[in-house]
Amino acid sequence: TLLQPYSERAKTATHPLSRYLFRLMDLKASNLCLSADVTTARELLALADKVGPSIVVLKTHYDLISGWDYNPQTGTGVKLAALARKHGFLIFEDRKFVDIGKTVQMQYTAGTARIIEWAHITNANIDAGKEMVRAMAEAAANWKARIHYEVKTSVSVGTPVAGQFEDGGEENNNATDDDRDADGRKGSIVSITTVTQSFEPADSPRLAKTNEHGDELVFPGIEEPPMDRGLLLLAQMSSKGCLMTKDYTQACVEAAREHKGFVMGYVAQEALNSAPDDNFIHMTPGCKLPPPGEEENGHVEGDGLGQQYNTPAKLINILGTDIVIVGRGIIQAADPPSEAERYRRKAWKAYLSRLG
Ligand code: UP6
Repeated sequence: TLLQPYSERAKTATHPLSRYLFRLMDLKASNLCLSADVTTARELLALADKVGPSIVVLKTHYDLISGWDYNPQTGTGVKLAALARKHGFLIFEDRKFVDIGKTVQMQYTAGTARIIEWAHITNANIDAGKEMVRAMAEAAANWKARIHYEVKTSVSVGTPVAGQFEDGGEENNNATDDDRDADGRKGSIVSITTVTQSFEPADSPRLAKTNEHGDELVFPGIEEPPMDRGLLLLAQMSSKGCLMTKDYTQACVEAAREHKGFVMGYVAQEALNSAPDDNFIHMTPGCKLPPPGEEENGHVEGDGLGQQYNTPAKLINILGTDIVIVGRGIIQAADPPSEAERYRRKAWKAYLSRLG
């Protein structure tokens, strides 16, 4: 797949979100992900709005943002999701989940941040074993079922609960699988195969077509992303002395192949597609350009805390990854949006020269 254009890979990728992402990359001529490691929610939203046109993925660490608003209707996640639709990018919460299956399911879907609600993509370190991937895939399938479907509470318990939908859905219906009938019994999801429509209220901020100033909120040229959630496996790290072995990386490759419907690809330092039908996407952090005017030789000085950097040209053209993840290289520039454009151009050029 290394020598195939993203537009071709869009047709053969298994995961709906990967197909969408490859098309978005082609449309925006961008294989750049911004790692938005700023300290406040206000800065995060401002940065996403300014840099949005240059990127295809915005990577977050919600837990390093102060003032993150957890409100599921109006909070930071919802606002980010609106910016993602406006500019055409996917949100990747770099949570690096690692725990037993049950715990990661709960961390992924519930708690304060409800990551699954606003992040199209998240990632996992599979040191705990690959069962965890199955647990997360199950949580994602249930989530999709819940927001998309028929929650037929009456099937099991008789008495309809307020807001239930039996016939394909009424507007403003916000039944959830936590709804209970008069006897306190929970409803259950009975079908995950008959997608009819999204049951998100039509006035949900996440689905608004314009903002309060009347600005268009839907990126032109491509439809909205599918309601699927995707996982990246943390197969290799950029940091000095990383303890992930070749065997661990190989286990990630096996887990990815076993869960193609949920695993989109890897966070890795090199291309890991080796079987003929592997079409996983690779996102690579530890990316920086030398300051403008300075010569490029592939490597850039680390940060003194273990982070190591390569240039987009080396990562994309030589090591064969697909999307470069850049944090401080862009954020700490005098003008982040124009620096993001510089990275976008360099990374896209590296991709074009890989195609030859
Ligand atoms: N990150 C790495 N290396 C990895 C995995 N993840 O740096 O192997 C993440 C960091 C940070 C970003 O958590 O959010 O990518 C890199 O930021 P930087 O460009 O400012 O170094």
